[in-house]
Amino acid sequence: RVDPSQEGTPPAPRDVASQLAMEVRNGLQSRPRSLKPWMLYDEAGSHLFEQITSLPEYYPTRTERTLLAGHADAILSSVFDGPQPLRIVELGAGSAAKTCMLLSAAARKNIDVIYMPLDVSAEALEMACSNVESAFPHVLLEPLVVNYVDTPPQLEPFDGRTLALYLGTSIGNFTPKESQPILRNLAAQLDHGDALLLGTDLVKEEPTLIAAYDDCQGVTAAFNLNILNRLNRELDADFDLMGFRHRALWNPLESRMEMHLESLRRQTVSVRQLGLELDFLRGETIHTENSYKFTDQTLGDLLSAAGFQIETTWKDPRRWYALTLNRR
Ligand code: AVI
Repeated sequence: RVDPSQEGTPPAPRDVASQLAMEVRNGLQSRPRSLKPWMLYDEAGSHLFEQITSLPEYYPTRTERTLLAGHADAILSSVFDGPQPLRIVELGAGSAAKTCMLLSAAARKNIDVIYMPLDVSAEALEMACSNVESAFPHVLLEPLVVNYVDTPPQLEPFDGRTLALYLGTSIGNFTPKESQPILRNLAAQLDHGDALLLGTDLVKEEPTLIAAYDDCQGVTAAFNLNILNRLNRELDADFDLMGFRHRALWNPLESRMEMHLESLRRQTVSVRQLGLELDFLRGETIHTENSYKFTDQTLGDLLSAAGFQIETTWKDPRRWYALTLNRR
């Protein structure tokens, strides 16, 4: 059931367009050149990302799903203390595929759940709601279209426990500095007894990381290059996708995977809508994404700086991925 009182309006297409224009103007004229990772997710990009999540080399989604399946009961038991319903708030809910494991566990325990998926994409939220609605007709849905980075969500006071979910190692796409306001806002919205379940990817051997971000079928390469298609379409640019190649690098100093697009030759690209003529040298790169990988220490530091304490950590046997239950 979708609560008809739900608020939140999709960002006006004009806002997305002007944000894109501003970021492209700044990012492509600075050195090193860069674009923001959110630009990777147009319709084609979101579809390619879905494909990435089931690639043999891309272990995070699969590993997190196994952890959730194995520990959903323990996670719920440590938050729910009844008799009031449990409110589950999910940042960047996407299709809510992994959340369904927690909802199944809640159904087994007869816990009444209010599920609030938050996402910038209205289409993703519709998909999340219809997936949840068909499998769990008793769950009350309160979807919210919001950019939780620019507009920190304000949760209504609630008589019961709240479990916030931030899964899929999405926090890793922000620098530690960028992620602080997101986590701090969550901490400020949660009461004692509430919790944040955070999914984070951990530092591991470089070849495993490189393979995950440079798969042999070339899906991640297509995902990265698609950002240029988006600029061609939305800003009337003339990037030649054959003139650039995908690069995935491990940056040990920053503890992050980086995606770049490298110019294969000297070339000039026009971004007509912005009146830009960009000269690329051969080998020059555009930095498109960071994906931070954590250690116990850096994860603990990130959370404590935002006002959280880790209560429980669940890791897979290879220690490649962590789910942490955090309290303020
Ligand atoms: C969405 N995000 C957590 C993914 C990641 O692993 O950083 C995005 C991604 N980029 C390349 N492959 C997957």
